[in-house]
Amino acid sequence: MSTSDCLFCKIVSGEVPAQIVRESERVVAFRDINPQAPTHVLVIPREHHVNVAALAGADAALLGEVLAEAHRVAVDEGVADSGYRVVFNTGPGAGQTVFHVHAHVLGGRGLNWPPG
Ligand code: IU
Repeated sequence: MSTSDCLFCKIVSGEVPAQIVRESERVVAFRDINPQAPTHVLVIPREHHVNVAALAGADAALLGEVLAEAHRVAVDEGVADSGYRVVFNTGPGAGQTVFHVHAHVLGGRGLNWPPG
């Protein structure tokens, strides 16, 4: 998929609106449109990479920034102490539907293990 076809690239550029909660030079965090928990925020690099494996291979430092930002989101949302989950669905078989890498930050309710 080219970046011009990518929904999350359009959120980064401002072409598609989103409820942005944090922004840094290389990372954006916004509320998921279909939240699965009281806190459900997506953290993405501005740069297009299809999934976490591609990002890890291309720029491991940027993946680190995404993870650090995910923790800051949890702190801001007040779920860091009660517990939260950071998930990268990777590939259609794992439920990935948008092919621009994103960390789901989920919290604010009990989270079962194993996930479905
Ligand atoms: P997934 O891991 O690729 O399945 O996650 C994609 C997420 O993107 C999913 O939770 C959707 O609700 C979310 N999302 C969104 O926040 N805004 C959108 O316009 C679309 C999907 I399409």
